[in-house]
Formats: sequence, structure tokens, C-alpha cells
Amino acid sequence: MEKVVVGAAIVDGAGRLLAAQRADPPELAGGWELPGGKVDPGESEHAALVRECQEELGVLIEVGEQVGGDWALAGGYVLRVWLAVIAEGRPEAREHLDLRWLGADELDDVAWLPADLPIVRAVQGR
Ligand code: 9L3
Ligand code: MG
Repeated sequence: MEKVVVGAAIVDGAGRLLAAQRADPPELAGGWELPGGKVDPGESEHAALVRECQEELGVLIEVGEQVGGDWALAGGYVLRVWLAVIAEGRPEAREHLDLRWLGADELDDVAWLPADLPIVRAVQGR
């Protein structure tokens, strides 16, 4: 079975990107990521992305274009990422340690997870 993790590159009207600081597991805690998570069996990737953002951030997102293709993750997982905007709600850290909206010149202000860094670069380029 394909092991897919979906992630959201959530941008606001000012062109800022939402970064989320992981709370767990210990080896990833403190690192910053694009919010998201594992696709459940039988669930579409789109549905998983909307669900994860609801659960983790308490927002309803509108999903846009995909950023790149498959990004490699540990453990045989692949990460697929889409641009998104917030249709409803204001993000709160329900499962993360912290959230930050980063402007284009602030993207290096947080310690991105190694897996997420090239994706942030790709988002930055568009
Ligand atoms: N992961 C890495 N970067 C991301 C996301 C959303 C997830 N942007 C990795 C961390 C975990 C695994 O994927 O090892 C599953 O993510 P989650 O379901 O614990 O959020
Ligand atoms: Mg998650």
C-alpha cells in the first residue's frame, strides 16, 4: 500500500506562509513543518488534507495547486504538498507547539524539518 503524508502550504493574502512547530515525536519535536498528516485507508488525499488542517489548526482550507511531486520522507513515506488558503477560521496550535506566519524574507527564521526545507524553497520560488 502507498504510504502517503499530505501537507498544506497555507498562504495568506499578504503572501505569508504558515509554519507549524511539531510537538512530537521526540526526534522531530521543535522542528517546523507544513501542517498535515497521514492519509487514512480509503480516504482521498484532498479529504485528508482538509481533515488534518481542521484537526491540527481548527481551520477550513481551500486547496489549490500541488507543489512539486513526491517528496521523500523517512520510513518509506512520501509527502505530497498543496498550496492552500484559509476559507474559514483562524489557525490555532491544537497539536503543534507554536504557529508562525512567515513573510517571504522570514522563511529562514525557523528550523524547518529537513524533509520540509526543499518544499519551502519550492513554495518560495512561486
Ligand atoms: N512529516 C513531515 N513533514 C510534514 C508532515 C505533515 C509530516 N510537513 C512527517 C512527520 C511524521 C510523518 O510525516 O514522521 C507523519 O506525520 P504526522 O501524521 O505525524 O503529522
Ligand atoms: Mg500532522
